[in-house]
Amino acid sequence: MRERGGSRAGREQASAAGRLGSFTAVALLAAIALAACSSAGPATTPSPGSPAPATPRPMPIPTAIPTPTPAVCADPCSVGIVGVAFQPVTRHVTVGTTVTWTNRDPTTHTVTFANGQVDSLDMPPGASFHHLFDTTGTFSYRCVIHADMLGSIIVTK
Ligand SMILES: [Cu+2]
Repeated sequence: MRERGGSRAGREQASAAGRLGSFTAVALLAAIALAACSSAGPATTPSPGSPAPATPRPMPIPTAIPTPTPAVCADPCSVGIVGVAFQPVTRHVTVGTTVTWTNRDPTTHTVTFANGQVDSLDMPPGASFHHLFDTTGTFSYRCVIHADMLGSIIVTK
C-alpha cells in the first residue's frame, strides 16, 4: 500500500520535473530572443550624426486677449433694414444719440422695442423711423411682422 502510493508520488514528481525542465528551456529561448532583439543596433542608439531628439517644448501660456472696444456709432446713427434683417444687428451709441432706421426692403417692417416704450408701427418700403436715446441701457427690439428680425441698441455714457 505504502509503496504503491509512494511510487505514484514519485512518478508525479518526475513528471512535474519534466514540465519544469521544458518550461525553463522555453524561458531561456525567449530570453535569448529578447536579448537578440534589444541589441539589434542603430534603432535604439542614435548615431553621432543624427539630430538630437526633440525636447518637449513647454505649453504656451495663453495670454489674455483684450476685448476690443465696440465701435460707437456717431450721432446721428443709422440702422438699415435689408434682407429681412436689421443691419447691423447691434449698434453701440452714447447718450443723446438719435438712431434712424430706414426700410430698404420691398416689404413692410416695424421697429418695436421689447420694453414696449417705442414702436415705429408699420414702416412701408423706403420709410424711416428715428428715436433719441437719452438714457443708458441695452434696448432690444424686433419686427413684429418677422419673428426672427431682432436688433439691439446699447447706450453708454
Ligand atoms: Cu419685418
